[in-house]
Amino acid sequence: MLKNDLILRTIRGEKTERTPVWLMRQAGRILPEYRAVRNALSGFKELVETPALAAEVTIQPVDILQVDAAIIFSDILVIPEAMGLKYEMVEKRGPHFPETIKSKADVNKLKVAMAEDVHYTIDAIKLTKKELNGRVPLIGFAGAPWTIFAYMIEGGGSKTFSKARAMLYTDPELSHQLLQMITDSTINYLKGQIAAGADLVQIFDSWAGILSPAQYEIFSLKYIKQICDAIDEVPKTVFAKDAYFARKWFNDINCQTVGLDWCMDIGETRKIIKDKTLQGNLDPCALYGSNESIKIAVKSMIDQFGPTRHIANLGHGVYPDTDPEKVKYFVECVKELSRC
Ligand code: 1CP
Repeated sequence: MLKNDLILRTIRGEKTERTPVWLMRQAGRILPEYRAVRNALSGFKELVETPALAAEVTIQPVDILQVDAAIIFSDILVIPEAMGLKYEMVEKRGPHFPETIKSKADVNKLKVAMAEDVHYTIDAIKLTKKELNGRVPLIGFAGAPWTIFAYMIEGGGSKTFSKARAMLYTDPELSHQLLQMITDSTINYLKGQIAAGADLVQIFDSWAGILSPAQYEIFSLKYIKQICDAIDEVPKTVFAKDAYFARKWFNDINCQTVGLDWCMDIGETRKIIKDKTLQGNLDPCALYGSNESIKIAVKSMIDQFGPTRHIANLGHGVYPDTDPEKVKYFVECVKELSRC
């Protein structure tokens, strides 16, 4: 039994005593308590692959920031690795894939991953659930197939992901073959997370906004739809960054919540997306401002979303150099200003 189920009630469209709040990328990145755990290890991957420590850093923001949900500490890139494409996490630079996907032969070397291939995150979820003891819901997550595809082709982060986008034109058939394998792997993985105790799941399409609307429909939306249709055990949130053009299509996706980035107008989005809960969408840079300016920004967000069907969050992950005190203040402001 969950002691704080505000998020789940908000997702169902119920009237609640206040707006729930959590932050994308709240586990890791900003807390000195996270750094302390992380610095004692060989690197990011050791933390992801050690369930007791992953559980510890998952719970830190619940204790320290007083957020209304935990998100399991892992990364979207565990899926390519489980399919056979190893990644490295380079300190201060981000992910790097020593091998990338260039041809049909490369795709044929991959397999559809099973949840057991990511046993460390599944075990971390079981441990976290036990240690949370119902305090707040636990969010499971995965990357959207297009975003995962982009890293597998590109080999790491990129401003343009031009190799990944080029593949959609040079070999659409191979692109679909790989996207389908990622989709099947993601369904297996998310079902494993849910069986282990995840109370809701979020799909991160971080690179949604670099596709044209026509290509987004064919190469991303189609696969997100398959994932949402395959999962009916828990509520689903879809966050497609910069994909303002896709909002109308999310009405027809079998998900309960849609995440907004800070460039999406709240009132306009409420008109476009009907009968779903919205999550977001304060500019992460608002947290560099003074407490007064944070309060004004939160009030404006709360007023625009209204008292129901809103999960307060940032419009993207919290930036690594954000002062944890400002994050705490953001959480307090949401709680205070939304109380009915
Ligand atoms: O050593 C470190 O601490 C590395 C920093 C770090 C962390 C803390 C990375 C590298 N990943 C993570 C964890 C992570 N990643 C979580 C765990 C929960 C949390 O932090 O709250 C989650 C949900 C993610 C998701 C993720 N990883 C996304 C989607 C969300 C988003 O921000 O758009 C993406 C795109 C990644 C890839 C990734 N992992 C790490 C980095 C630096 C990146 C981005 C690379 C790029 O610039 O393209």
